[in-house]
Amino acid sequence: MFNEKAQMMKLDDIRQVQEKKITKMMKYAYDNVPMYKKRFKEEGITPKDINGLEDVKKIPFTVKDDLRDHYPYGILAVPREKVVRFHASSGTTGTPTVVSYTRNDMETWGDLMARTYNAAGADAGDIVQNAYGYGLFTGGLGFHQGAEVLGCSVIPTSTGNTKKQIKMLYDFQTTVLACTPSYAIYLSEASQKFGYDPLKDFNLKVGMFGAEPWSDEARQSIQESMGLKAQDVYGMSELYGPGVAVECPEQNGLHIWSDEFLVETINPSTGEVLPEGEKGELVFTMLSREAMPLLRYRTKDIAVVNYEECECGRHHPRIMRVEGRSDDMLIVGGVNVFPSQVEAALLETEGTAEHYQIIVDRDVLDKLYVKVEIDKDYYESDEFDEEDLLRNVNENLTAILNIRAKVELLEPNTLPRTVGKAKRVVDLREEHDRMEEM
Ligand code: DLL
Repeated sequence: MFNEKAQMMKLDDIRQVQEKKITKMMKYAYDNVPMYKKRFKEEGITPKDINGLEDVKKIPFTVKDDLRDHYPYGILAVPREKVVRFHASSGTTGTPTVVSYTRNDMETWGDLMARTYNAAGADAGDIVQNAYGYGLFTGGLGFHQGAEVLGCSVIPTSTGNTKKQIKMLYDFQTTVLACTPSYAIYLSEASQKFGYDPLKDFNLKVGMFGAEPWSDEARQSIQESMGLKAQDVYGMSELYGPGVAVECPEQNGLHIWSDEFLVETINPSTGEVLPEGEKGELVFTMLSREAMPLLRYRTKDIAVVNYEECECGRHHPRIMRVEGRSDDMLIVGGVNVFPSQVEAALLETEGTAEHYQIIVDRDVLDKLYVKVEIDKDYYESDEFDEEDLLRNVNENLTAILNIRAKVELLEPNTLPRTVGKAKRVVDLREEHDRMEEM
């Protein structure tokens, strides 16, 4: 097992490491990041007031805008010359969020990523095809480095060129596929189109899928069509990138590498810290980031954290699947809905494919508007009955999510496919605003 000591730490040991690192980190951030010194002073505290985990809640939150305000070099705690790498996330609002890494940070991230592969079921000697985008996005280089640290043979295909991607899955007999879950679905569909049977022709063992929310139903479908174990990987550029949390083969929550990341769950509206086990926004403190310390960083991701020991023997607390971002949450007829829940309800319905879009058209939604593709095999079979399918989709959405919906069924292969993160929600309000301005 790679870095067994860290992977298998007992909860008490994790807490001890956290206590030790948090005290050190507070002083480091205070001494080296003017923004944090100012914040501490505003709150009337100094690092001496933080004497352990209990005191963490005294520290103010850090938010994405804090990073944007420090464009281009980000919140640097070291001279720029010590930075060996920058990454950035484009975001939707213009100014990119830049993150930076020292040589030590790269080492920590490499170790976290190697653990991540290993805990998911990959090992030294595996053939890793890395179809995450290489570049400013942390997915490509993060998965690349981790595979090298673990001792795998990496094929850096990056995104796109689906035909070549599939040929390499076959020619190299790739054992580990790393990409977004939506691209995995596309790859499976396209493999069949190009005449391959993934179950017979490929040699896949594990899929390292993340960077976007996906449902258990989508997991089942990928596992069945590609013949691999589809593992969920969570991370974000601000927190190094991928490698914050990963599923073990139990597939029952994503272990947060808690010797490096301290997690809290808060009420997103009030900022109040919630008791263990309650659903809320995840907030992370990085325990040893050198270039860019982040204290109590608000992710906007909504999830439940489970602190019980896992069947696999790991004690690192588990994120019980990220439902989505508070930004993406829709309120339909007063009910809170995440796109991933809509996905789950759609895939529960036999006859629909994994490709769907949610159309948003007004501030207050009284109905959900969903476009979903019909499953190709069902569409071509004698049993195909459009009215019946429509009724079933509607019934499932109402039964599972308790919302009313307007559903449009689309022929197979009509919605755009993406090589990276899928765009599930199409917001027509922005378009209307533009039209009105004209
Ligand atoms: O998506 C880093 C990453 C790359 C993670 C590859 C996993 C695999 P960002 O582009 O900064 O970084 O986006 C981070 O994506 O706050 C979540 O909202 C979402 N996200 C990431 N992983 C998951 C996941 C990378 N497994 C944002 N489930 C995060 C649900 C996820 N959402």
